[in-house]
Amino acid sequence: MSLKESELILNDDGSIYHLNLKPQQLAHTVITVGDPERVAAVSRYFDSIEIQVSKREFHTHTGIYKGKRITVISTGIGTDNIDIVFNELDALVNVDFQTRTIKKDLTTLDIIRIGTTGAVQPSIPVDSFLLSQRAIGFDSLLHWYDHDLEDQKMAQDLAKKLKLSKNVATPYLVNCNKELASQFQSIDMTNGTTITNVGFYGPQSRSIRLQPAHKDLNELMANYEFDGHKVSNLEMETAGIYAMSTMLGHRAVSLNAVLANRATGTFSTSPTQTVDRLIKFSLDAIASF
Ligand code: R1P
Repeated sequence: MSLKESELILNDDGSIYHLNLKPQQLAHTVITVGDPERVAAVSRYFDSIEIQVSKREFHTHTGIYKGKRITVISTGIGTDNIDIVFNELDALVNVDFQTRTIKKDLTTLDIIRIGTTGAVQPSIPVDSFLLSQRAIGFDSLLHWYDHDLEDQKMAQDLAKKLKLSKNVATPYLVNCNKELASQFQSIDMTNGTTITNVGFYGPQSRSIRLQPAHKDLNELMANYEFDGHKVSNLEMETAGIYAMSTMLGHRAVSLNAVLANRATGTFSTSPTQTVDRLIKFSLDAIASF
């Protein structure tokens, strides 16, 4: 069945609606970053850059790093953007734009998030790296899809222990792709459980002038444990990335530069350098598999 023009929206030049990309411009290894300026911070290490495309907050460079073709794309902030980026990345490889039909042989993308985060455990140092083994989404993205993701026990238990009311969030649990994640292990990588939420201030229990509804949220999170897993950090995309990748059949891993520690109240004094170290580490890991 052919996808209607209102469902699969293509621009006049044949590129996909928001990302502005054509199928041949996307590599099968994709780095996602939140900040559009981080795209060039990644691609400056490429040996060659083949294309540079941008629209809204979605900036894309595709090039070669140590013989590997890589696309780096900015998603902007939040899982609402992840919905757009992941549906369109998938369409670029798995939909025939000429016939508007889903291809018979599906392509699996390797997707690596290079992001930033705030730790909730006092023991996780600022300027260290953290790999999200699993993510619990406090956003609602997964609930808008017909899915069969099972094993929601930790998410349900966490909601109870954090005393989250149903109208605030029904958390969902999603995992990284273990095989892909194994490529990014190093001695100084913390493996953790990430909470993804819909904002940076109230939803992460930060207060400038407004008071968050859940004042003791971070403390409850830091003390929470389920089956040996503790909550490690807070950010705004990982659960959406793992949910979309799992449902669409792509492999994803979320790597985080820890810029803040919410328990100790500290922030990195060298955030650009820390993110740059994570970029170089990730690129070399990607080039080696
Ligand atoms: C908030 O400052 C943003 O930083 C983190 C959060 O997830 C959110 O997107 O990630 P990025 O640095 O990758 O954007």
